[in-house]
Order: sequence, then C-alpha cells, then structure tokens
Amino acid sequence: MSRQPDYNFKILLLGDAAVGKTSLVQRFVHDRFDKSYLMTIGMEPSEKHVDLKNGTKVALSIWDLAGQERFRFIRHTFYKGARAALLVFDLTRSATLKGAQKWNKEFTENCGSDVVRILVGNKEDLKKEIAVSSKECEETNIRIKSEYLIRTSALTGNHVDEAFTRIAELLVKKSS
Ligand code: G3D
Ligand code: MG
Repeated sequence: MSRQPDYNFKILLLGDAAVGKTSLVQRFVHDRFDKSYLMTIGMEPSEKHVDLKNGTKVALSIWDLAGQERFRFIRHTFYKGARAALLVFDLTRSATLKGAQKWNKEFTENCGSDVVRILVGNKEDLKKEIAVSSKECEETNIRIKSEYLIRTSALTGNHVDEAFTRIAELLVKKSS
C-alpha cells in the first residue's frame, strides 16, 4: 500500500464561465480533454496526490465551480476550508482577466487573506487569438497578490501539471 499523504489541502478553481476550469481539472486528474464530459460534472471534488521533488506527498482536494458561476448563494460550502485557489482566466478574452480580480475578492472575503493564489492564463494554444498582454497579466498578478503567474493549455496539457504542483509546493511552504 502506498504511504499516506503528508498534507491534505482543499484548493479551488475560480474564474468566469468557459475560461477552462473544468478542462484543467480533467487534464490534471485524468489526463484527458473530453468535451462531452464537461457538462456532467457536479460539485464533487476531485482527489489527486502530488509527489513533490523533496519527497513530500500532498493530497489535493480540487473543487471546481461546475457551471455554478452565476449562483452566488450556493458558494458558501464551496469556499469552506479552502486554502488556495487557481484564479483562471482566458487569454483570448480580456474581460476574464478583470473577472479574475472579482473572483479573488470573493475568495478573500470567504477564506481570509492567509491563502495561496496563483493566476492562470488558459488557452495559450490559441496563439493567434491572444488578447491579453504580458504586462496586463503581470500587473493583475501583483494587484491580486498572486504568488505565481502561469500560462496553460488544457487542450495540449502544456504547463497544467506545473500549475497544480506549484500550488501544492506553495501550500507546503506556508504550512511548514
Ligand atoms: P469552465 O469550466 O471554466 O466553464 P470549460 O470551462 O472547461 O467548460 O471550457 C470552456 C470551453 O473552452 C470548452 O469549449 C473547452 O473545450 C474550451 N477549452 C478549455 N480549455 C481550453 C484550452 O486550453 N484551449 C482551447 N483551445 N480550448 C479550451 P466549448 O467549445 O465546449 O465551449
Ligand atoms: Mg466548468
């Protein structure tokens, strides 16, 4: 039997509708990009273990908004006990970067300021459609006190593991 994890953390995927939150979780947890699966997911968290370079084993309980971006009143349970969030925006839609700031505000109101945030610009595979400059990304990253800025593609899988591993590392660092 494999060793018990050294840490358990609840982490959230936050961001406007259609930025790719569900796709990122599917890619990270199941290594797949399957459109037909996206709509059927409920509020159940996905569990995944991450082995850090120094041998630390981290269990992540990953909560995805699952289409409930519009229903503010149900988000109380969703936020409870969360220690970190991936604030996801869509690199091809600049309004979603503003959206990430709004999500960060709600996250902080619910979970306090002693949390870990990383800013995730998704759909980096759509090179010709990128509508957000590096400068804008970096400015927002600083403004929301995010500890890391990363560009991902749930479609190709590029940098997806890195985003989740980084959040696990930052959480371990904060806890030890
Ligand atoms: P959400 O959970 O944030 O609402 P989804 O977003 O994961 O449901 O994804 C929204 C749409 O963006 C889906 O397309 C999905 O296939 C697409 N998508 C997600 N991630 C990427 C990515 O990295 N690259 C590209 N090119 N597309 C992505 P549909 O067409 O089903 O709306
Ligand atoms: Mg979704």
